[in-house]
Amino acid sequence: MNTITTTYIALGSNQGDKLTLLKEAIHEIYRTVGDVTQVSKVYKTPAWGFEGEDFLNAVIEVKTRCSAKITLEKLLAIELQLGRTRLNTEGYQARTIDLDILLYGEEVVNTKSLSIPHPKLSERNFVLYPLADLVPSLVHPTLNQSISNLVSASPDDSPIEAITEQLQPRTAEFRQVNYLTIEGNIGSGKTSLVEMIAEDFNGKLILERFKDNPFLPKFYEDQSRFAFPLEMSFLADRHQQLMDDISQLDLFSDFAISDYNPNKSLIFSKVTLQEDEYALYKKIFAIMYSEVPKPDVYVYLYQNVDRLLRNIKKRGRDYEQNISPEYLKNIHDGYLNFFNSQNKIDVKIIDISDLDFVANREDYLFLINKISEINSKVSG
Ligand code: PH2
Ligand code: MG
Ligand code: MG
Repeated sequence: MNTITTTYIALGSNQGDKLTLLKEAIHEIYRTVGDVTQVSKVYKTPAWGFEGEDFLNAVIEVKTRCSAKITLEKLLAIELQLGRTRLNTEGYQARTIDLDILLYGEEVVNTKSLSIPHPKLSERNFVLYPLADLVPSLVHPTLNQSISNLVSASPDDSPIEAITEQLQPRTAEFRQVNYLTIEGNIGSGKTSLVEMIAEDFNGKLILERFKDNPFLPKFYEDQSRFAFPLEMSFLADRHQQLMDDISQLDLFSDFAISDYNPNKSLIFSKVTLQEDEYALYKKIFAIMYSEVPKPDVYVYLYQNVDRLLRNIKKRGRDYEQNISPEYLKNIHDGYLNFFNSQNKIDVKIIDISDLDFVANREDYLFLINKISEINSKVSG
């Protein structure tokens, strides 16, 4: 999963309904690049370097998981979408919208298609003033001067004035509950999703910790002989982990989010154990987990078997590489049977077969919106 970088993007328009174009650009950046956490005032500025209508200029702060290169690609796509045309002539032209990366974290990039920090940043009032609205004391990564110093030292003597109309920040919304669990089959992406949500909305993470289970290799050699001790040892490990993690939380005030629920032990053992063994296992499970808090919202991510296999291959954990499609299908059916047999648990199944929430922010926003709509359990 990519980490979040703070980037500053300059917006400019000198053609068409300029203010509306700035607003639309912000909305598209929010949808495809990241949260727009700060917006500057809007400035009216004369066209700099060419003859043309006055510009409206602004700068926004964006928190993105896209790389600098992908961010640039997304900005170019938005420019096109908002009616920007580029002529094959030299010099500047009037434009409906221009979106330039000024800064991308501390990164310094100098390729043919991309220069960061923006090479003309310190020469132009129409970027310096709005940038100083947001981060006056931020230090420019290569000039080693604060933005407010750069404003004072600006060589640009063109006039610049703020207009009264304002832009609005735009950030993802998520309805937090005390305890959210997101489950899914092996390779469904549940852990990535849980990590992204925890990072964006300040949740306390409860992740399943893997540790070498000494029975696992034996189990693969002699399934009927070693299934029971294998499942017992998973049961003991998960119980210990969950007790540790949960005891550190205040489930009445914290927002906690986990990528597993202890029921997982029951679901897997129903697939691997003999009937009489499973009956015994269930009894022990019921005793151990009677006191464990239940999630208020419980989500199951459905992903088709082909994609699961591809994801498993991609993440390349040795011991997972021989997992068969049949096994994944059995586990999925196991989850569904379990959910159907329990009237106390209200699970929301979300089909993510056509989504890629790691690569596409739109898919991620769709998902957190879906999860936010789920009613919390009133009791149980
Ligand atoms: N952008 C340019 C060239 N000139 N002048 C103003 N006032 N505002 C701009 O955003 C601008 C410009 C090249 O991108
Ligand atoms: Mg520009
Ligand atoms: Mg540009």
